[in-house]
Amino acid sequence: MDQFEFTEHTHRRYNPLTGEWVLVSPHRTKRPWQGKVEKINEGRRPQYEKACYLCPGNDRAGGAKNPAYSSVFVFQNDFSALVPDVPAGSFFKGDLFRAESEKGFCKVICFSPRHDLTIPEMEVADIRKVVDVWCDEYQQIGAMDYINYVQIFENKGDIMGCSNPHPHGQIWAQNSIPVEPAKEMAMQKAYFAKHNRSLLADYLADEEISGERIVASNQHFIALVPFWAVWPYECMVVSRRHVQNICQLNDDEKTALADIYKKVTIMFDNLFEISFPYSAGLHQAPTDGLEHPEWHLHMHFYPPLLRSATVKKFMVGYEMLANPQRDITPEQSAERLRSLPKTHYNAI
Ligand code: H2U
Ligand code: ZN
Repeated sequence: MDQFEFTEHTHRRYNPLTGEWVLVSPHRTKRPWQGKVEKINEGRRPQYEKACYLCPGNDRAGGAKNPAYSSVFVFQNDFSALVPDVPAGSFFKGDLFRAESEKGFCKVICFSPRHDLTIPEMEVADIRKVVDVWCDEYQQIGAMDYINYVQIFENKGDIMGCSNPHPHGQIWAQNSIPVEPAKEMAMQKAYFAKHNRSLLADYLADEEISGERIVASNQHFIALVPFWAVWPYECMVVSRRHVQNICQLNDDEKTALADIYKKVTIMFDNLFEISFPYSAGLHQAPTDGLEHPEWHLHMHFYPPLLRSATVKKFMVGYEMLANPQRDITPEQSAERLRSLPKTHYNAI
């Protein structure tokens, strides 16, 4: 038998942030890149769209009207999944039936008044305004006594369920700590208790030595394809300094977060020269009033596309029933992303 090689042999990789595993089958596509792919001519969108419910001055579907906003604009989601006025209550029957009422609320953040822009096409100074709004919202919402967790995220592209191309993100805030951050919290807590150091700080230190999975960086953040990435071009942005939430970032660091958000999404768009779909979001400490020295601020990017504008990775059969699986290795994905032009294809 040959010696075990990541690039040749099927293996499992461990995700220390969640405790889960991913199956990597590199032999299925030894070459990650299969030549030029078809281009989809998306056309340019207008700067203002009369029918858009997020454009300034327009009516929303819920009956409200947007102000003539000129920067970032936040509003209460008209169709919120989480609402504040839910009576406290629970349902228990033996060990097998459990339910609890859940309170919270949802907001929508328009990143820009411009209907035609996306994050990779916005100026860093304007993305910085989005970061500032994230920070204000996290602080204000987090201070509410019944809110223990604030999830800030962006769905981009209709295959990610995004209902409108106008650049926007969402905030869902709630009483309980949801499943994904709860998993990461448990793992970070256990690591911190054992080593008295941040799990992600130690991970970054190792990644910086090899550099093979790093795709972009600046003075305060590193973007990489995690060793345990599930999605073909999954990325994670981690702060170099161990902070628990975005409000602890200083001025330079907030601008650096805006900068790396742009850098990562430019690489994504340049990959297939399309507006690249993804779901992305921040993971930061719960707002439950407790100290969370274990938490290390980071941002996940989960893009579903695999080989072209139309070939998507599906999480089906084996993934649904066993565990996630990928073909190209995270190192191959990182190399591909790194090799892309640093300027958005629309700006060339
Ligand atoms: P996505 O396209 O990322 O799913 O988000 C759009 C959100 O905007 C969605 O949650 C809300 C939807 O409920 N929305 C309003 O609050 N008002 C509207 O007029 C339309 C959409
Ligand atoms: Zn619009």
